[in-house]
Amino acid sequence: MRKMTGMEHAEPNMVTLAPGESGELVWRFTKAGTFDFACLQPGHFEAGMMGKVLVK
Ligand SMILES: [Cu+2]
Repeated sequence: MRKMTGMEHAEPNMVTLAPGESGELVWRFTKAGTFDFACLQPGHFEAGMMGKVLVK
């Protein structure tokens, strides 16, 4: 994704917001497991903007 610097992401599994803006994202999981998520803005992943979703 780093190759897409400056590109707006408009895919249904992600959302891009301006500072102060809010939005909603719905992820439907079909199996149990641990899934990673992260911010794709340049430098944000490296700064720790990531996490895990545990689905039981
Ligand atoms: Cu970010």
